[in-house]
Amino acid sequence: MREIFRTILLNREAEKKMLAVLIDPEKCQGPLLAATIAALKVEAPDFIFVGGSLTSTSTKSLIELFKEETESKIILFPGNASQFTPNADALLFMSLISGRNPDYLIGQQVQSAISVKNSGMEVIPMGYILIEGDAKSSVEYISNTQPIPREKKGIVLSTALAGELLGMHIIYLEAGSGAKSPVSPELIQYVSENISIPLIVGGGITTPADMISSFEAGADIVVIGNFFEKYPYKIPDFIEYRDKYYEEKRKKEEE
Ligand code: 1GP
Repeated sequence: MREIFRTILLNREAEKKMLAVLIDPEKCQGPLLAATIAALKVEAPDFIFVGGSLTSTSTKSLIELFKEETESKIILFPGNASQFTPNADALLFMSLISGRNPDYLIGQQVQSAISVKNSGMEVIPMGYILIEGDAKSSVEYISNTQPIPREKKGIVLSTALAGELLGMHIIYLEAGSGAKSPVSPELIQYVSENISIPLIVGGGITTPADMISSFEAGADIVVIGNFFEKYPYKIPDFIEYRDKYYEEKRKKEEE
């Protein structure tokens, strides 16, 4: 029942960092879908997150396809209650805790709770924290919430801790899809050192160096969406960088 969250905890304990490729069903169609599947077959990331701010098409058949074609675990990362479909491996049941819009704090969750429960799917309660970027993000606009200014480290940490104390199992620091600059390593470090649950970081990560510095700062899972929509064939490269990072770290520790 809790297979995915258990894997996350075991990897975290072993300091095995994880990569999630974010698939936006509105965009991942036709040639992009074919190229993405081809890349995922070369090297499978730990997770495929499926979701988007504006997704209106059913994700059911897309999830089926990824399940057939890849080794990765498929996790729903829904923008709202209507995106729930029962065939993924797990659901990030999230609350936008950086915002003060009751609909995204609890309303969407109430709308989907009975279907989620009846599906028997693994549910991972998650505190979702939007950090201010250089431009207004889709999440900010659609959710009608204010992100936390990036220099307000105390507010970010306090929000993450509130999530943990409320029983959430994971915290997600989100710079917004397509952000010009990702969440800073300083902020990641500050939060990761002071919470005791796994940390996901995403938004604006476009290079292996960004990914590695997020890992180094304490992110357990890095999520990349936009960049792989442009360059799906780069997915295996990033996985290799992640593996190399782990191997080098392990060797250093053995020395
Ligand atoms: C968005 O954090 C994810 O929710 C990924 O962001 O699309 O910028 O990689 P990008």
